[in-house]
Amino acid sequence: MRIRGVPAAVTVLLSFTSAAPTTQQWGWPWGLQDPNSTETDLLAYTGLGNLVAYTAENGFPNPRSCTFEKLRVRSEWSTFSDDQKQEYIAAVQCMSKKPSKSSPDFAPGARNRYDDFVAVHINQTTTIHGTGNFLTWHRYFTWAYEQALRNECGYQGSQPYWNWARYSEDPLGSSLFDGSDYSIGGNGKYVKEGEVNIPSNAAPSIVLPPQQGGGCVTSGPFNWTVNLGPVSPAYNDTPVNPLQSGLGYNPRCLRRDISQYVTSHFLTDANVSSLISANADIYWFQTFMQGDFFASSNYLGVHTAGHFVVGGDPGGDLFSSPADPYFFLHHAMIDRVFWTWQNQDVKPRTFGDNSLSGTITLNNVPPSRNTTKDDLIDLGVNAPPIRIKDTLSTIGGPLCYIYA
Ligand SMILES: [Cu+2]
Repeated sequence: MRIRGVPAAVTVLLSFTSAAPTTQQWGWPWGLQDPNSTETDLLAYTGLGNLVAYTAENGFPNPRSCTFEKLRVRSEWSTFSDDQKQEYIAAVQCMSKKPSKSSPDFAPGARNRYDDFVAVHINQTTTIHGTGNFLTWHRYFTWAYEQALRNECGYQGSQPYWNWARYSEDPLGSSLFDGSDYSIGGNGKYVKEGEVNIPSNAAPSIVLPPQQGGGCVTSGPFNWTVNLGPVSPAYNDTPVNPLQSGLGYNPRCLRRDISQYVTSHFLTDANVSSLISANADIYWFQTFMQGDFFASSNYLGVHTAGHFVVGGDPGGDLFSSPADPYFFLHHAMIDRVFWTWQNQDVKPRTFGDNSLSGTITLNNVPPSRNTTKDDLIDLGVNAPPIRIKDTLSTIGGPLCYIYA
């Protein structure tokens, strides 16, 4: 296999101090020989090489809270053993059985710890999408969820991701959705539904044809109830939430319509790798990642596309989408793409002037001030508030992880 873009300096980087482990200690260049690697994976691997080199030269950004010894590695779902899969699934189920910490004034419909995460996402939806904090907010949100799985539900592993680029021809063929005890459940039962219009039925710009699902998920380990939302559902027959905020109690089944149409049109390896390679500026990277469905380009970015891989309810609702456990595997992949992009040029894209762009309102409507690195990300009961600048590096502490 031809290996592109491997920094020559990294391959000869063998001398080290305790602050600067060798490439061999990091395990790099893992995966470069894997014949199943996608172009997207190769960018991740070479990016990791750049991060190793950067760390060897500069040390860890905040060695009191993140060092090489504390690093966690997030892996793709298919690389988990059956035991690891079951351990992850059990921790997610545990979250749905622990009592909610949310105040009933804030989220009267929240019934469990899992709902606390859904509630905060619903509540902040219009200030965390199409905004400067989009990437870091969802990075911290996924990290806080991983922490809760570990600290409150005994999970020993790391948050897995689902690499859409590997399954763009056959998402139902992925072990994530095979409906076995080692999956997050399969497709929904077939229900006749119409086309899904994005961004909304009122203003359709991209039309997604219905697939073979659409109804309740009945296979796999999750006997799952969605309690919150929807606010902006993809289907007209979704039960309406008693509160306009979407935070009232609205128990219903989890529905999916797993879409090969979406993966094969918007989530191919070429789609994902070119997003990373062809957009050197953070503004264009995050804009193309989120898609351009308000203009005439009809381009569903990998973020929106990744949600409509499952679609259904809550997956087809921007607000309550975290109520499908798929959300966190999708957003770990979004974060991996962001991390990979950052690592193509570590310093300016992580610590410098190419690390943050955008304003504090959705697609800058209404027009608002720029997001700053001192702005807070506040996840309520789910995690301590944090400044954006402290989430820009995944090894900057408290964040302390890399991706395989
Ligand atoms: Cu979101």
